[in-house]
Amino acid sequence: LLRELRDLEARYPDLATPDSPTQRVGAPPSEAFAAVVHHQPMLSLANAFSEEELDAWHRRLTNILGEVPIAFVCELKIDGAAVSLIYEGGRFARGATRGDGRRGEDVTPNLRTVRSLPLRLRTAQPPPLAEVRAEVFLTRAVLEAINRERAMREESLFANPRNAAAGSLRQLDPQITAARPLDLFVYGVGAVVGVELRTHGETLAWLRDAGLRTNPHTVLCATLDEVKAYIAEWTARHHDLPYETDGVVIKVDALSQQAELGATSTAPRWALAYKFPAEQATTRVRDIRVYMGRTGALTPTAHLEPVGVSGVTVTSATMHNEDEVRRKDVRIGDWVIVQRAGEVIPEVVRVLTDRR
Ligand code: 0OX
Repeated sequence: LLRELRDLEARYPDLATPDSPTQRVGAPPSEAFAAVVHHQPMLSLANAFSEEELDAWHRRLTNILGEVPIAFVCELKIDGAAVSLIYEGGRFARGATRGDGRRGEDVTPNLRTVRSLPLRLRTAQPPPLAEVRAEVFLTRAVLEAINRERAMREESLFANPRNAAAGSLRQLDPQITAARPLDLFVYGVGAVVGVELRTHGETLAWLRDAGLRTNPHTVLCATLDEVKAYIAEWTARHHDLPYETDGVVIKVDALSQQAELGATSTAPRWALAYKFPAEQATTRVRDIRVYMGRTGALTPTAHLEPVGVSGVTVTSATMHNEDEVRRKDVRIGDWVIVQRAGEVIPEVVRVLTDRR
């Protein structure tokens, strides 16, 4: 629906209002944390869900850049929370959540608990300023352990890795964050002073040499066909990774071409997130229980006969709210189709009423 709205507003700009959901990049910073103004805004990513959309993106690039060779860097899209890490003179000075893209929340004490985050860069000549962009995440095993514990205490479960990572980062008590072994991969930079970089590949190599953790599955692709082969490979393989990924991020490699392409108000034109398709499975509802979250929200949850969906054994699925249960008419004993689209807790898509 958001994509449809964005298309409509592009065609009829008069209809776009300042309070349109398309104008929102993320959540505004909370008052519990000090605000950090990002040196360079943290933009979001345009999505593609099919090869046609990938081809259309490539045509737009060629339209702007002309018939020149375009090399790409393909990365896995880690499903976590985006952060900005500020290094001043090579020392970790501050770290912030993305917030609304312009201003984030200062979560420095919580980020210091991330063991793979170097507090000093390993460079002979540390730059005066380096704004490093990273994705903070929890491994599948840690996430499952946290959710098992929360279920035991009858607390609401983290529905997806992003909520779990963001929730852990925004803890007011860093002790709680420290008990959740967060990890991170760096994937880019914002403002950097005193380093000469010409390509995204060089940027990643510089970050890696400085001691920051980059993802080992990143590759340079000389053509769009190589990009498609990478997508095909990881669509099949991503379930075997110890952490959740929800797609592939494709980036134009040359920084000069990135500059020429520029950005829309929300996302750079030189990057695209190709989303992995949601996976479905059929199983049976053993029970329906209602869980209460911290805010009092009630979530009806179907307890299922265990079934494998995209690399995890699923034993429960959310039905979001009471209206959804009524609309889908889910009953104990029903055969249902469940779907995972990057979430830990899948959702009930529909009931196979003819098997009732
Ligand atoms: C990720 C990820 C996210 C950010 C804005 C322009 C490029 N979740 O793994 N974002 C980006 O880069 C975007 N890269 C990634 N690998």
